Amino acid sequence: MTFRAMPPAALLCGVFSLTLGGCGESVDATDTGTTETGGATECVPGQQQGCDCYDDPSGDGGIMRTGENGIMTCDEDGYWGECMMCQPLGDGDGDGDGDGDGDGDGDGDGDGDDSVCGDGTVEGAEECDGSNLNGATCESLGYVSGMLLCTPQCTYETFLCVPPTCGDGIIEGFEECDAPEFNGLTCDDYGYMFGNLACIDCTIESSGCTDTLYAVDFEVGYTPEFDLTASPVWWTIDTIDVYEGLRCAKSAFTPSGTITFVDLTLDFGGGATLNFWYRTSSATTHTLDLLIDGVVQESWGGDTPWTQYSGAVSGGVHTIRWQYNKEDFATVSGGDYVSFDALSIPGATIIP
Ligand SMILES: [Ca+2]
Ligand SMILES: [Ca+2]
Ligand SMILES: [Ca+2]
Repeated sequence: MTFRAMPPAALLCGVFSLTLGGCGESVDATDTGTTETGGATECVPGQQQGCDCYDDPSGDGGIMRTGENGIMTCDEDGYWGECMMCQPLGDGDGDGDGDGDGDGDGDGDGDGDDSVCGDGTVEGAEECDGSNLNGATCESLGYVSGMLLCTPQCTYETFLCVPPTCGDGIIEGFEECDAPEFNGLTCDDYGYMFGNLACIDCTIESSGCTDTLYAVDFEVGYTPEFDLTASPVWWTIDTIDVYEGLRCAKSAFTPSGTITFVDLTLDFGGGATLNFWYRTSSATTHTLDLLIDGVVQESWGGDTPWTQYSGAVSGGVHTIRWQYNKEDFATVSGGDYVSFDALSIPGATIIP
C-alpha cells in the first residue's frame, strides 16, 4: 500500500518538530542519556520519550509495542508513530490511573465515559474508533483531500488532510471566501445596505458594511462640505464631459506651472472605501492627483476615458484632495482639464 511506502518517521518528524527524542529511535536501557540507534537527542534521566501510535491504514493488525523502560514505540509492522516531547516517567498525565489518557476513568481512551476506545465502535464522545471514521473524510471535515486518521483517543487526526489554499481565488473546503470570490454574498446578505465585504484569511469580514452612504453627483454643484477656497483658483463644474447626469467636478483653468485643487474632509468612521469616476484630458505629465491628508495616493494623466477608482481609506477624519497638477510647465494637451463624478463613500459621514 502506498501509505506504507512512505517513511513514517521522517514524515512525522517533519510535521511535529517539537520532539526532543527522534521519531522511532530506540532509547537506551538505563536512561544514561545516549541513544542506542539512530536519532539525535535523548530524554534526560527521569524522563521518557512518549509516542502516539495510529492505526495501520493497511489493517494488518499491528500492535502497539512497549520498548525499553516501558517506553512506547511504534510498531514497524504498520503503526504510525508520533513521537512527542519528553515527559516524566510513568504515563505523564498526572491522573494516577496509569493509562496515560488523563481522564482518570482508567479505560485508556481519554473520553472520561464508559465507552471503550479501541473496540471499533463509535460511541459516547468518540469521533471515531480505529478504522471506523464514522463516515467522515478529510473532505467532509472541510479539507480538500488526504487521509483522515483516528487517534488512540478516538478523535480525528487531520495532519494527513490537505487544507484549502487560501489566496488562490477559489473557495474550497472550509473557506468562506477567497478574494475576489465571496460565494455570491454581499453586505446585503449581512443586513446592510452599502459597503463591501472583506475576506480575511478566507473568512468573511463584514465590518466594511454600513447603512450610511455619503454620495455626491455634483448635479447641484459642490455641496458645502467641499472646500474650494484653499486653492489659488477654484475648481469648476463641467456640463459637457460628464460621467453621469448633467454635471461633474472639473479642474480650474490655469496656465502650466500651477496646481489647483478641491478638498473634502469627512469622518470615515471605522474605515471606508472611496469610490468615484475620473477623467483626464491633459498632457501626460499634467495629472489628476488623489491625495489623502496631503499624501499622493494616485496620479492619472493623458487622455484617460471615464474610469472608476476604488480605494480604502482608514478610519477617522481625513481630507481627500483632488488636484490638477500642471507644475512641470509641459505644453498643454487634450482639453487641458481633469474631472471626477459619482463620488460614493459607504460609511463616511459629514462632520457637523
Ligand atoms: Ca469505541
Ligand atoms: Ca482557496
Ligand atoms: Ca454628475
